[in-house]
Amino acid sequence: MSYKLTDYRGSRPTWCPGCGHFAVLGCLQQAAYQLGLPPESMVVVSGIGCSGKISQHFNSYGFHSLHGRSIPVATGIQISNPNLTVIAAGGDGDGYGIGLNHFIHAARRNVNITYIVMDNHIYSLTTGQYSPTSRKGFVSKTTPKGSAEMHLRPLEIALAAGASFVAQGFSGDVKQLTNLIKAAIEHKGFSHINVFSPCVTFNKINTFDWFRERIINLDQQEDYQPSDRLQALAKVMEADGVLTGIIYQEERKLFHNEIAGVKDQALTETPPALTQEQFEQLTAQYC
Ligand SMILES: Cc1ncc(C[n+]2csc(CCOP(=O)(O)OP(=O)(O)O)c2C)c(N)n1
Ligand code: SF4
Repeated sequence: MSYKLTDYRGSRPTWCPGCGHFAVLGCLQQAAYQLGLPPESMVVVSGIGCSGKISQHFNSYGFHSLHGRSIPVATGIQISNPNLTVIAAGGDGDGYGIGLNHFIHAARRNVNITYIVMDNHIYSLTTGQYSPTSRKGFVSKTTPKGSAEMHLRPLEIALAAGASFVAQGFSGDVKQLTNLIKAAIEHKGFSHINVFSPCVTFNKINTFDWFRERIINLDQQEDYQPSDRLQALAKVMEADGVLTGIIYQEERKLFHNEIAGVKDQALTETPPALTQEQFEQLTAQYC
């Protein structure tokens, strides 16, 4: 069966007109459509934030989880049924603040999910507090005199933590972003895409133009090979994190294939490891 682009359309977005998150949703829908993925074979798990609403606006199975907890929920779903295409999504506050630990552990484990972070350098749903990716000096409701902190560098963290696919996109370049999401979904392993997705209501500094003026597009550098982690790290650091394109990709054994008893099939289709009799003998022995 073939699917129409409209098959991936969920509830009508309530985002502000011009919000960068529209492009992320549109590109995810385009990517799923171009890959011909059945909506019922996909699960979008999101955290809390304006960005977190994406699981409602995309038509598939969905789980609008807790603030910062999209990755552990997505990990559980992926392990329970490795046949599903599992997307975790949220904001920079969600993923790099309260949820940062999950990001690092999913990367080193190589959980087979695509993780999309809509990075607008601010907490938007809560009306404009600084976030981990806000630049030093950023003035917000919680930093009226400017942030005193150096900003967090998600690509460097992803590379250092062992992510097997690292990319960055921009809501102002939907062609590239669609291709990145397609590549991330097709990649077997933990795929991280940081997307510059401006908040047009609460962040008047990091606007579409602000990003456009700074971005260095790796697609225009034909000699760049994304297979060398050290080179990728150097490239990201050299460019102060504003590269777009596929930054790093490697093949590595998947997390669920490393766990004893977990098969490449849904848990519901996997025969129990013990018979009822064996189970009762064991419980009698130890309980
Ligand atoms: C445990 C917990 N702490 C705090 C909050 C309040 N809260 C909701 S969304 C949010 C930040 C949203 O920012 P971000 O993740 O960057 O997403 P955006 O709204 O910018 O898309 C916070 C702090 C919450 N819902 N739950
Ligand atoms: S507040 Fe900002 S991030 Fe939230 S919907 Fe509006 S523009 Fe988008």
